[in-house]
Amino acid sequence: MLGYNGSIPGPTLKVRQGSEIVVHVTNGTDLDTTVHWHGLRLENRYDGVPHETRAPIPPGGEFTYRIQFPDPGLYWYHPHIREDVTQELGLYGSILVDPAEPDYWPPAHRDVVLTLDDLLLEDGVIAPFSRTETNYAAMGRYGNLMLTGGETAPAFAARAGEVVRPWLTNTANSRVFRVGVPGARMKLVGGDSGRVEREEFIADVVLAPSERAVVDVLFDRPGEFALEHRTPNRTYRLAAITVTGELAEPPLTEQFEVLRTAPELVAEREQLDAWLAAPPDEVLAIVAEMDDPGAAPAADR
Ligand SMILES: [Cu+2]
Repeated sequence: MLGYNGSIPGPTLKVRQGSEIVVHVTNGTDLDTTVHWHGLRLENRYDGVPHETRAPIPPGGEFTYRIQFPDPGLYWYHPHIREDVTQELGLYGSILVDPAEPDYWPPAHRDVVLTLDDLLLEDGVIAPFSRTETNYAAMGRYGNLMLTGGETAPAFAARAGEVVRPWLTNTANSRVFRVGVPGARMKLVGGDSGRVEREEFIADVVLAPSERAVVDVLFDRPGEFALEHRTPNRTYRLAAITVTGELAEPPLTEQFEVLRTAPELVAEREQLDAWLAAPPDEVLAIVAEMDDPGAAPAADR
């Protein structure tokens, strides 16, 4: 496995909106790397896109990133070269940007920052990678072992009436996660770009690779619960939650019932309404073609 500062996930960066940090990176792996700061608005040369804006960091090399946080919410960092190997092996971490506005988020008792990942094991060991190229679809492969916050079977305790806020990032290379907590109530409050325009009660939330979701989970009674990932074929237990009879203070149950609207997002979307209603100035057709490497040469068909 690989880890930023030796841990999987890497350290959670908790920063204030409007702040700036400097990150010194030394590449201790045997592959070229960069660090991409997923979702953040920052200077192009620090975005970690290899060859486009910056040369890769070679094994043993160093680079210093200067990162700004103009927007609140949940973001993450990972390599942007051979993610199929190095991100799969553990190079990822969460970034939590605290809002400047005090009531940006609804009240919750507790934050839990969790990466959702999977790892492919064959005969009890990590399945081999190609040294020279990405040999699975897109950015990697499906795994058969779930890693929640880097752990195979994490367990949490909560109190009755507690509103727990998981900050979820799908750091898997290919897997789409559908996440829920049967028996508890869930409210979607945030996503890729800070809070959502309209909060909603949900039974579960779907996260494609790289997507984030911020959900408030209300445990209104004591008992054993599980954070689950459901696929059409099976259900994976991602974490166990034991809710004790002790009451959470202060009570937040009433506020949990409120579905809030984000005025800045309503205003932003309303700016687009005129464009969406307008007839197109021009209609373009795009034709995409791709060689099929598996197809026989034309003469043999
Ligand atoms: Cu990314």
